[in-house]
Amino acid sequence: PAPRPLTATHPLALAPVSSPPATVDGFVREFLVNLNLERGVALSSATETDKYLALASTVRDYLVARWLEDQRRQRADQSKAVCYLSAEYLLGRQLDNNLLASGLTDIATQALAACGIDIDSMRAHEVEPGLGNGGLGRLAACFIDSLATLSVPSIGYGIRYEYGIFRQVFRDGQQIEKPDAWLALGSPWEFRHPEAAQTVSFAGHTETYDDDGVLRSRWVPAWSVRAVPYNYMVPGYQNGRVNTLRLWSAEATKAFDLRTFNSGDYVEAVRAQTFAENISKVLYPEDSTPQGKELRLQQQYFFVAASIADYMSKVLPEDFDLTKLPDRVIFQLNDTHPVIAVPEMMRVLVDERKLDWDAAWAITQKCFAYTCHTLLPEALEVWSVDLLGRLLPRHLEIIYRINDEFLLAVRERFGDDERRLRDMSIISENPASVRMAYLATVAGAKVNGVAELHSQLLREKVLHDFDEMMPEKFTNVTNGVTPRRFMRLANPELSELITAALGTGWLTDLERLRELESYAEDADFRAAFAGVKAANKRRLNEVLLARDGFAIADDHLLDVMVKRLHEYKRQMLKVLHIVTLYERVVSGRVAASDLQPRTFIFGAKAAPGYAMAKRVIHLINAVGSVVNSDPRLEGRLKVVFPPNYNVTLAERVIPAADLSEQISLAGKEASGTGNMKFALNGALTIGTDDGANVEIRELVGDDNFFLFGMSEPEVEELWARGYRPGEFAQADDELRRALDLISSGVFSGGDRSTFEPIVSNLLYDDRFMVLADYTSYIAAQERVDAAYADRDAWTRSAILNVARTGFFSSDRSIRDYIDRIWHAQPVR
Ligand code: GL2
Repeated sequence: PAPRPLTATHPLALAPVSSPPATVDGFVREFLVNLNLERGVALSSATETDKYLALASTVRDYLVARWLEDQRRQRADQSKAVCYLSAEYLLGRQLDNNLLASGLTDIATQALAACGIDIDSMRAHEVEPGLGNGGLGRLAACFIDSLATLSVPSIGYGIRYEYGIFRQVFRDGQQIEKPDAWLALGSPWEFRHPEAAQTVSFAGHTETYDDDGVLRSRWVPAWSVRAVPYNYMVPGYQNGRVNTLRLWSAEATKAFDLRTFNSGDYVEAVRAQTFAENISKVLYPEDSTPQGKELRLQQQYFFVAASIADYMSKVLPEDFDLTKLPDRVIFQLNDTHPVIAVPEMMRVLVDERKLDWDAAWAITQKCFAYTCHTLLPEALEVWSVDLLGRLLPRHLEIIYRINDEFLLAVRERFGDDERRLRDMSIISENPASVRMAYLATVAGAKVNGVAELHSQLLREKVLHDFDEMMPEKFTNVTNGVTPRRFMRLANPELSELITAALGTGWLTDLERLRELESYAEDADFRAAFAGVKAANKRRLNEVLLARDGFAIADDHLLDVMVKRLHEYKRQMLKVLHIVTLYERVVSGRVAASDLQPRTFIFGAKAAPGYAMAKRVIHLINAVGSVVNSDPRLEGRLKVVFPPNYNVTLAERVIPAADLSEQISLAGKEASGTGNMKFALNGALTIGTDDGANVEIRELVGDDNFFLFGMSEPEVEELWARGYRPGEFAQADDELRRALDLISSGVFSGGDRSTFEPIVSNLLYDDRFMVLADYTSYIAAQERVDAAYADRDAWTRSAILNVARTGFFSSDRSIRDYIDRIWHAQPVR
């Protein structure tokens, strides 16, 4: 018979192909088909890369039918969607997560074994996409996992950086940055869609014109690039939902000038292409402090303009009544990086869709919400009016008008209070610049901080005037982490132990961990829990041996500080503790045999331009090499600093840790999320009353948390009194000895100048009050040693940490966003 023409009503066009059979045989077949058809190789000649890529394609094949169904449903559905706008997504490896989400782990393991392949070697083969700097980017990744798991209609939008966060190597103990070529082997999890590209324009000028008797403005840009979307599947945890993460890549509108090429000028012929591609070339390796780089503003505008255009033209139905937009979508601004979306939305509504200004502003104000992730004043992003006006002239006009109207409202409310008007203006003077956090606060329906203390300080300090004027805008959503990746995948043995005790279901209802409280009193359970910790230390050793050639002793207390290197996080306090222990022994005041054996693990990248942070990295390595090789310590202290800390390493380090170091100066760490991951994996925290530590301590109880240091009000009070760090060094003999030892050159081959800048910075400046908290920190560490001496009691505390921190699931964070900010509904 003649073939039936494939029309839009053909069954295959309406409903996508069904998934391959979820059996071992089905998986084997699909895997071999992919190996043959996609890689063009037979199993017998396939390389590890071939096998990994075919495996990834196979997992994709199982997810894709549901994904297409979800996309269709989201288009047809009237319910409100969340568009999460984030310049960073620190995803971590995908294979294991996607196997878990689709419930295929066992089938895939057996299927690969049947093909003679160890699935662990496939896991190890994946290069993680490091498209984020630290906590903020990892939070975005946890949130899209929870959005999918909770069946919330949503799209994540971001940038597909060709190079993610740099790869860190150490040379002579110093950080060297290498490019992160994560795409080198291809990226099997993405779908490129050139046909869905958007054009994003820059620069040029604005003009007014007569539009049928109405005077309108328009933007005449000077140049444009193509934004090409790459779609990633974001599967919910075993719920049949698959959301989308859409990352934009920049390409030239005209890639190649043949005439120039033929004339022999090969560089010039591809100049436009190079220029355009630079926009999504590399992630800025800054954490917390913005870098005033033109390229960074280009990146920000590039991805939000493409995302808004995509949403308005591809997701929204064609004839949609725009006044209803706030019922359909909320754009969540992950920090200030995407805030240029606000004037972009106004431009689209006013210039392109021809709404009048007031109507457009009413819509915009309901369609955006802003999350602030910092308290450091220097981290609040500003753009010079000069740069913004050159790159985005129409947007600057729009920002000026938003500001004018806002300041009128301030005047109406508070009168001619010049101080207030100056301090609240979106535009600051000298040099004239745009305060992006203020723009977001004025435009957003809601503004949230990321932990209770942070939200409170935002209202009292950073955005105080705004809080006085519009208190109803402010709210808190304490951060969370996904238990799928950071418990189930990272700590399979603990997960099994919990499941054996509580049954299934806790992974999507993490408050159920509370039921473990009674098990803390059960000696058998404690023994099993301690066994899991020991096994996790061995698992960590496997990785450390393979990647760095060293291992840790399993009878040591494992004391871990992993996070970006930043002065406010105070890695120096940790260094001073180690140097103090060392000094006690080498000076003969303490016998090595009296030390609690400890291994200190550091993991930290420093921003490449942050000289002090890099010096601290150098010092940690230097202290490590002296301490580790000094026979007088009898092997009781070890300092290890595996380079290139990333999500993959975090997944091994965190489950093995006994002690979690969360020691920032109170009032500086907005939340922290590592702190939550450690507690959920049964590490005890030594920490200040900062960020989410406050909530962790409230939940786990003072007996199961080592609190030290000044509180935020005490920090303020000391500043007000006048902080002189030298006085603290004078007052504490051991602190002085530790500083002297660093100054003496013992850690720098006798060269006294190497670490002198660190010591003098502490003695004469010490912005983050390391010296002021030293004495209290050392005392808290002594409480740690005493507590660890009673191993069974320690394990009991560790179990209580797990039992009481279910609150920190990112599922709970997402529910809070839904209730307090988005008012979107899960669609099941
Ligand atoms: C951060 C904060 O410093 C950190 O405390 C917080 O947990 C995360 C997520 O909210 O956001 N802000 C920031 O710029 N980075 C962070 O990690 N990079």
